[in-house]
Amino acid sequence: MLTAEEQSLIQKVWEKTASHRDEIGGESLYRLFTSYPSTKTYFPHFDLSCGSEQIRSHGKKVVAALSTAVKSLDNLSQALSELSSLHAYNLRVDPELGPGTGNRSSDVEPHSALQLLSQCIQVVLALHLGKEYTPEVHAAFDKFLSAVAAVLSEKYR
Ligand code: ZNH
Repeated sequence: MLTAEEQSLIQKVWEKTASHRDEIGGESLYRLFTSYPSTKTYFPHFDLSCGSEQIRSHGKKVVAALSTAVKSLDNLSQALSELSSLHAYNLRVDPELGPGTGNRSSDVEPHSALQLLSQCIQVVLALHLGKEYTPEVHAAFDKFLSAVAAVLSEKYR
């Protein structure tokens, strides 16, 4: 659970990203695919070159979902319920840890795709926010994105 202070910190910082939020989505995805190439297997139908139209538009969708989440910090599970079903049943994004535990882990990567994307989003936020990405903000976003990842994987079997 996020504390009241963490919640207001996240809301405040998210507000500051308003003007470049869409780029943050695309940049995070490009970073994910480049740093952790096995995650590309989820997007065989995408043009994954830097700045591609598909990365940009998917980035916007991911960021829009995060905006929804920021508005419902008390109730993430409900706010992201549909998205959770989609990821668990249709997309089968693997929440398991460790190589060999899931259907996509042929490359040896010690974290799930969800954790890796969370990590990439944090790096991109830090690049955009600079000094404003304080240790407190970092800690709050880490918790927030872990909570989102937990919801997106809670229906996965
Ligand atoms: Zn995801 C889709 C969000 C993670 C994979 N996604 C999606 C969408 C959204 C999202 C909003 C859209 C939906 C519709 O259309 O309806 N995701 C999200 C978020 C997150 C995520 C928020 C976290 C943070 N995903 C993820 C991961 C992965 C994924 C990690 C792997 C890698 N997704 C995906 C896919 C899809 C999606 C594959 C589909 C795409 C297309 O279009 O095809």
